[in-house]
Amino acid sequence: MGGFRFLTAGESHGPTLGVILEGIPAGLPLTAEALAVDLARRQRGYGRGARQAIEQDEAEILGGVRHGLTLGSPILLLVRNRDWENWTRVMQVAPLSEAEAEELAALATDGNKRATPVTRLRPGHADLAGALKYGFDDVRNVLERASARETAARVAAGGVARAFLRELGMECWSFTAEVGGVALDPARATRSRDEADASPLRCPDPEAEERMIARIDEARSNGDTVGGVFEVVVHGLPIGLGSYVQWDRRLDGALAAAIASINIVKGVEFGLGFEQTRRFGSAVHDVIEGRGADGHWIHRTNNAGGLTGGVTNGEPLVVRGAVKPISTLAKPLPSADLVTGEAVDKAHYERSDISVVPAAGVVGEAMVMLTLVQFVLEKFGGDSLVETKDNLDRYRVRIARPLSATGARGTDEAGSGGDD
Ligand code: EPS
Repeated sequence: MGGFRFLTAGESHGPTLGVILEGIPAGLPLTAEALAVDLARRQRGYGRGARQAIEQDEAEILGGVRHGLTLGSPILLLVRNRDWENWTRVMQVAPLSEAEAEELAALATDGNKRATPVTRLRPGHADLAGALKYGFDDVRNVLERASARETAARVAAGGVARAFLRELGMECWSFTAEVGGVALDPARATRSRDEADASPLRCPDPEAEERMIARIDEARSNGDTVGGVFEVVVHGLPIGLGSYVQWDRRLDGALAAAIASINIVKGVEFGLGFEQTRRFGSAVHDVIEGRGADGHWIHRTNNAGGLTGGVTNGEPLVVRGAVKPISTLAKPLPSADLVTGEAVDKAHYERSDISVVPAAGVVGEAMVMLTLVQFVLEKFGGDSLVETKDNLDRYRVRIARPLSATGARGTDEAGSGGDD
């Protein structure tokens, strides 16, 4: 078995989140400081809730790295939950002793919300389906893992992917494109990438951002929540990642799955996305203009979002995620009780965010980068970073040559005899 893979573990209010990444080549410089950058970006954003004031996410590197360089062995990262200290008994890993169980029951009787089993189902959350599927009578067992807290582990893993892709000249970024129906106007997107990243909603259009903030304030004052759209862009990808030859080798399919797997995402678009369905083909397809002076193929537009036939086409990758409004509402919707099956006036509520679109964009970056690592390694392989780089560099040189110089079968042997 080969290839790249990663898995996360951990509950929202448990002691820690964890992630193992396997397949990252040896020799990649990696530090906890580098991983902290995206973790901090994920925590920010106007509309976040009280939990983010408690957490200050950082990833400890506990395996797979020596003297600042990856070893090619599995990388183990931990992102500890600071809030854990407020939940030690409720989320205790060891079996409860009789005395501890009594202590918890007494807390619940006194009205302590954390200690009280959750049975009032939240519409839009995994509560009902999760509890029935796994046979729980306390929704806490579901929400602890279904919580978007888990995405901190993905972002820690995404930091490793970013370090690797950056070495190969590939850069990923995201921004908030829409909140509560207010969309950015590309013509007014005057902020630089750094300026946008530092802004309250990570939005390049300052005027739209003001109106987005007003929508979040409106939701907050109504005890409501609001969604939106994030856009992830990747520059520096070579032509040829992914393949059209089999369904599960299409990069667009893998990216769509990766983005759709983010807790709050309900839709995925590439490039022009659904807008393509409203236009004639002549107003959609990207005219190929030929090779530039450096041998790169140039398209007049990038409506395809950098992917044709499930394969990168040399243009920037552009993928958007549709973020639904958070399902935990300060003014809860009516619902039903898991145990009695009867209607209740209000679903469960402890505390929550109002909007997480900027954070979801950072998670989107992580999922895109992790998917790209898999496809880069599938195409270029390499047990060490040097080997991957060599393979990629040789390929880049070869596809930048005129086809007549690379040989009809595209072999390196034919290419090396060509005119550089
Ligand atoms: C979440 C509920 C809230 C969010 C959480 C996701 O957590 P809590 O119940 O502790 O207030 O803050 O997101 C995070 C903790 C995070 O780090 O992103 C949910 O139900 O999905």
